[in-house]
Formats: sequence, C-alpha cells, structure tokens
Amino acid sequence: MSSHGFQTDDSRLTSIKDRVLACERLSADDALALYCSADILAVGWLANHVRERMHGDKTYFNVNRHINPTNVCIAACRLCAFGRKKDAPGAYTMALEEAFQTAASGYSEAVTEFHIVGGLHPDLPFQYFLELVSGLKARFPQVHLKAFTMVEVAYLAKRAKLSIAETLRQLKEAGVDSLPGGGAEIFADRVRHIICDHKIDGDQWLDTARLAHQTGLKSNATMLYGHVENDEDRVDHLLKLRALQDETGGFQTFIPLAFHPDNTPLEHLPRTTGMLDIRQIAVSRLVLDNFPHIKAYWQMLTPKIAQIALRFGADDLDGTVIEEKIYHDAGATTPQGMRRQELVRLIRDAGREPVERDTMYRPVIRTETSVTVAV
Ligand code: V47
Repeated sequence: MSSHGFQTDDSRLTSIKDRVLACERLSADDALALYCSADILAVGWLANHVRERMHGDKTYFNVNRHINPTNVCIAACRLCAFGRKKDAPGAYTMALEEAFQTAASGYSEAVTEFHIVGGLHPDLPFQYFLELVSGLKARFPQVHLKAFTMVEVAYLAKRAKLSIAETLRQLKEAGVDSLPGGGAEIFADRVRHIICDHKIDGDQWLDTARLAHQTGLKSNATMLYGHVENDEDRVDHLLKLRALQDETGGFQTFIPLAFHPDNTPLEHLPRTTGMLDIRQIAVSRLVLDNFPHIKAYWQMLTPKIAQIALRFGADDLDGTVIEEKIYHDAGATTPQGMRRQELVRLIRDAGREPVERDTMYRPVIRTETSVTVAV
C-alpha cells in the first residue's frame, strides 16, 4: 500500500510510517513517539491506514443491554463512583427474579448480548452468579452472555475457594459465553496503588485472562487512561496485552476508557480532552497489531468523539447499551442508551459501512420478523 496523502515534519513518524506500511511491529519507543508527536493528523493517518487494511469501511456495533446485578463492592477503588458499601445509601443488590426482569425490559429491539458486571459483593454466594447466568440462558437462549470481569472472576474464585480455572469452567458451563474487558485499568503497580488499591494486581488480571482464554472463553481488554498514569505506563499496559495476545489469541477487542472523575475520590482531576481521546484510539490501533478490533465506546467518548474516532483507528462503537450505570454515576452526560438507527446514522455519516454484529463479530441479519446470525 502506498503512503499517498501522508505528510509530516515529524521525522520519527516518517520512520514509523515505513514500518506500518511494511506491516512490521512497533516498539515501545515508537509507541512513546506516537504519544508525544504534535502531528495528530499524521498519527491518525497511520492508524486509519491500519484500520482500513484490516476492516475497510466496515464499522461494527451491536444491540446490547447492560445488567449490573449489584453495586455493593468491598474494593472502594478511588477511580469508581459506582461501588457502595453494603449499608451505604444507594446500595442495591438485585434478587435473581429482578435481574431477569431487568434483562427483559428496555427497548423492543431484539438484544443479542447482555453485558453483565457488578461490584465485589462480600456475601453473595457463587451459586447466585451461577443461577443468574443459567437463569438468563434459559429465558433468553439466543442472547450472548458477556459476563464478569477478570477482577470479579478472581474474587468469586476466592470466595468459593475454587481455583480460577475451575471457577471459569463452572461459569462457562452455566452459560457464560465470553468475558468483558473491565478491571484492567493500568497494570503498573505505582498507578494501581493510587486508583484501585484493593483490586487484583496487573499480573493477576493477565493470568486470569490467560486462563479464561485457555478455558475457551474469548474476552475483551480495557485500559483506563486520563488520571495519574503517564505515557510509559500506557505503553507498558499495551505491550503486556500484546504479549498475552501473541500467546493466547483470546482477545477480541481493545477498549480504551477515558477516566470520568465526577463523584469519585479523584474528583479534583480534569477530564480527558478530545485530542487525548482520539490519540489514545490511534496509538491503540497501531501498537495492538494482533487485536482484531478497537472499540470507541460512545458512552464514555460521547457520540461525537466516537464518530470521529472511526477515522482514527476505531472500527467498533459498542452498542445500544441500554441503561449504563458506571459512567453515569461518574458524571457522564451521554444518554444511557441509543437506538440502533441512531448508531447506524452516526456510522454512515462518518462515511463508513455499518455492520450489526453479534458478540463474536458475526454479522446479524434483521428482517421485520426475525433476527439471524450469518455464519
Ligand atoms: O473496569 C469505572 C471503568 C470499567 C470509572 O468489554 C471508569 O465490551 C471512567 O470495562 N471513569 C467497566 N471509567 C466498563 C468496561 C467496559 C465498557 C464497555 C464495553 C466493555 C467490553 C467493557 O469502567 C471499569 C473501569 O475501568 N470505570 N469507573 C470512572 N469513574
């Protein structure tokens, strides 16, 4: 492929461009240069080149619903506005029936995925989670269950006194189809101590992801940026994910998550800027050469920035979501859900081709009366 249209005065980007065009892997120094470059358009050109090489104009989205069974959490992470102590005002835990009713409510559009995450509840038994999953599977057999972050899995294993591998096996048997990417935050200890001191550490997150992939469960991966981390921490995070992906091939999508400080103990920190959001998408696309997809999660980026991200390396917008809580507790002003047609409009208006997908990225075909997955 040619570099037609690529122009920059940044000599480091010129040498990175040669490697990108030759499909060669970028180094830690290259990644740092991408974070530092003043030429955001050239960085974006490179990321867009890779994105189009992998996906052309295709831009994925799905029709999904979030279910957060409890916000009770022992961890008290400084990054979080969602978690509550058990007896604190606003703490809730859904009875199983309530969770099933929540799953069924919302828009009439046929949902293909439930995204299920919650707090680390000190009393709920493992059985609750197994019954939640098997009950949802029985009631909604056609819906993919993307459930429980690595952090939740490690906590459930500890509480049930099972190995992580056995916990994953039982969750899979109950009906979990894949795992979301949350809880990764930033792997570097220095940062983790400040933003999420009581969570599993970075190596444990990676070990749990490895075991999930070995159990036959695909997962996503995230990175929380825009708080107290620096460029080196971000590069370290990306390279660790890339190394694990070389080993397992189990990651589907990388989702950079912009930190929202409102109502958290880190409220004094400023919000991320649009430039950082766009740059983070582009650097992710360029460094994570073995990740099939980069998601611009519209809930956290805003629909407008997420749409621009589709020209800076992202090929996925997430979905209709319906009832997002984690960001909204932290001050997000985006709507809590979006209609399928609105997602399609955003993608088309970015000059891209919308493809409704299921969680495994198989195209979903809708007619007036049915929803089928193309295999
Ligand atoms: O792990 C929590 C983040 C994550 C805040 O896998 C915050 O498809 C910003 O992982 N400001 C949960 N971020 C969300 C998540 C996710 C979202 C969409 C799709 C997928 C997927 C995964 O949200 C947490 C944490 O990193 N988070 N609090 C906050 N105040």
